[in-house]
Amino acid sequence: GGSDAAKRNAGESAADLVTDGMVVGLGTGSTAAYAIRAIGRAVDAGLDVHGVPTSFASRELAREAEIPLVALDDVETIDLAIDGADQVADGHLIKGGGAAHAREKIVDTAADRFVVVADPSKEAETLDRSVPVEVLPAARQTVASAVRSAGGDPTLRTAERKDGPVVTDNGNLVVDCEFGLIDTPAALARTLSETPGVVEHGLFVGVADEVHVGRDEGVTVHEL
Ligand code: DER
Repeated sequence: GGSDAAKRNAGESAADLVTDGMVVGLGTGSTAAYAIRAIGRAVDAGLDVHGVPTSFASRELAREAEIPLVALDDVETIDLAIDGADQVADGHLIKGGGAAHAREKIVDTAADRFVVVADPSKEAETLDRSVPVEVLPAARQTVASAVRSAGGDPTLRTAERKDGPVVTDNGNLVVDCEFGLIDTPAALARTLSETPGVVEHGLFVGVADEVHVGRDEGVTVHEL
């Protein structure tokens, strides 16, 4: 992954977009964490915002940062969402490294403006990382075989410090699917979405509005 300085610069650059009265989607991962901490400092200085967390982890971080929180099903609109990505290519994303992509996609897509925060290691010409797919536990074999039929290589995501698989905030499993170069992300996204048992996949096609790529010195903002 990228340097802490690059992640911090990206996160703080996106946090600067937050203004009084906003409802802000709070993304998951180490880069979005810098945005959350920066928003927390702004709240401490008097900024009036409400955060909508995208995971258990981002909710805990937002609580530590003392950002007032509101539940996703209690808001009508989300003005701005700030979230990380595992890979960015041609404005499309692969997300789900933190297994939070189901709720992230709801929040990021619902937001009037979705800003991605990343470091240069996330940028690519073409998406080619494995695609995380959240599946109903009972469907992991049927989904795996559908993924193989679509030319992918599925691997059940096992936990680091727990015997057995990663279990998501929603109680589901994650299958990481290697497809190699993904030349037509929209088509693959449709195939995965139409597969019974798939709760959500990590392809965010045409969702992001802006990407803030932090470097050790400075940030580059890409309007999409
Ligand atoms: O899980 C996710 O979707 C995260 O946003 C992930 O894609 C980025 O995490 P990072 O900022 O720690 O690399």
